[in-house]
Amino acid sequence: MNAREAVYEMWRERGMTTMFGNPGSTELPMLKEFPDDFRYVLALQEAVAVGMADGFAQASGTVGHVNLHTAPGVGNAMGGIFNAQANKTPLLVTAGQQARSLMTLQANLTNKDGTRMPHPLVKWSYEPPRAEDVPHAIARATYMASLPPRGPAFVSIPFDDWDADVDEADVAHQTKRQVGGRQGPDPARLGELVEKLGKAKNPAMVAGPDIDMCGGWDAAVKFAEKQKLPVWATPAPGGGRLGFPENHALFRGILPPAIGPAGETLKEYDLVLVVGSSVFPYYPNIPGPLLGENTELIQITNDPDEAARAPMGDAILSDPALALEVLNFKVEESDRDAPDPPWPAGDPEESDPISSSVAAAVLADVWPDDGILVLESPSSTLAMRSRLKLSKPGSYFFGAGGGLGFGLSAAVGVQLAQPDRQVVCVIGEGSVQYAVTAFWTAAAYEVPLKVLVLRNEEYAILKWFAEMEAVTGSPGLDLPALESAEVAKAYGVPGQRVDGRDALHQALTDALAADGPQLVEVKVAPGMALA
Ligand SMILES: Cc1ncc(C[n+]2csc(CCOP(=O)(O)OP(=O)(O)O)c2C)c(N)n1
Repeated sequence: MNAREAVYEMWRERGMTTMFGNPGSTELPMLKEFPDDFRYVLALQEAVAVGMADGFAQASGTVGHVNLHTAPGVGNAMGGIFNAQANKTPLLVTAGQQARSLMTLQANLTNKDGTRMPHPLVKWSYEPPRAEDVPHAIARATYMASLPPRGPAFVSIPFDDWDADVDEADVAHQTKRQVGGRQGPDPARLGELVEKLGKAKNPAMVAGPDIDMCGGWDAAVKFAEKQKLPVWATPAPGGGRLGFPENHALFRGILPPAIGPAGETLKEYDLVLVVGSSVFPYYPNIPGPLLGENTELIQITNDPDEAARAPMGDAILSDPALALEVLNFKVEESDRDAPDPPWPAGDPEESDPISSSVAAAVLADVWPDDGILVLESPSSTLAMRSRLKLSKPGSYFFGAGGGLGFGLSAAVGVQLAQPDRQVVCVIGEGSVQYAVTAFWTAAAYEVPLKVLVLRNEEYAILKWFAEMEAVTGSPGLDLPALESAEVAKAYGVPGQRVDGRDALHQALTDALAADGPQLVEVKVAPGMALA
């Protein structure tokens, strides 16, 4: 058995039969005699390959795999790897390396310091000392990626390793190993929490993205209902997934992302339980008290770093879904009064061109029952969330790292992972450009993704930040004449540009009914859409 046969067998065993990548000469030996039961998804640039693998991994629940072209490929991919670590995406990142015999003389394409290059964005980075160690190194990276906190792990593989003989019996051990990562809570700490909940007069929950990643939606809903907790979503910039149905009567909204306003929002509660989130993904810098004087905060997270770096409150380490399940077993139905349901959002104001809030309302009108939103439209994140009120698990993916380029590429990966659900990517016309070649992959692989481009002809959110930061006279904030529909067409994705509410409604209805990928570009008013 050679290293290639061993590694493909391991991937097959783990259901990792989809590989994203952009190949070069150093990766071709890995792809030799590519097995029929595997799928290679070609991306035309490495950051896009990583984004696709990220979306695929998150939406499929398997470890994603992306293969990169030695040093320049890793370099191009870094923004995507940054997003993957912020998303806590289980991702195996492999890269080619020059032949072992040519590394010391530094032949062309040698990655001089292959293992250092992806730091500090990966959990583990390795170049096996011997060709025979390639299968074990890849197995180890795969476990590292999948153990909490999940994230990217990297292996650099010299060109000539793939044909090397490996010990079949040794490899068989790795192929069969199951390495699980779910840890339950310390019963004593959870007991203290149950006691505090029993005494609290006005507690609340903040639901984070890891509830969704860990399969904890039902447990979160049951717990909030039993305890009559108002529920906030973790601040939007770090909320890569949704931990609670946003149409639920207990749902209050998205916690403001800056320190001062977040502390102010939470000060009415005496106990705040933060589940499956960092405390908090703060941004931008608006100082203020972290928490009200009479508020106690307790975080449940499976990420020791998240627990350690929180600026206030206690932390209990546990898989969030397991902790919620145990809590549901331990807590009684609370006799606190249920909080009043929130005010329904009114209709957005009509204007010409329409606002992004109107675009969001139109999208909500035609939203497919099982729809998945992949969102990268910075100035209308809040409007999209508040109008769509997504209410099913696994229905929302957002780049928690904030690096643009995640949205369009991840949407392709999510749709490949979830062929029976309808994926809609809502994206600003500026954001499209960071992953524009994803259109080609969507067309080439007939990925039936729908893309709604909001064309406001500016970097709206940066103008908003400029105002907040009292920065006047900044260049580079206007984006005239980016023809997204034309660009998509050139890559093979049918697209049309529309204006106005009715035309948008019709275009989205048609796009959703069509078989393949489709793009709708709509002109929207400049500025932020906050609701
Ligand atoms: C890789 C990367 N480069 C730059 C930025 C900074 N940035 C944040 S939002 C934004 C504007 C995006 O424009 P668009 O998609 O049109 O959204 P709008 O703000 O108009 O809603 C930019 C450039 C970033 N977040 N990531």
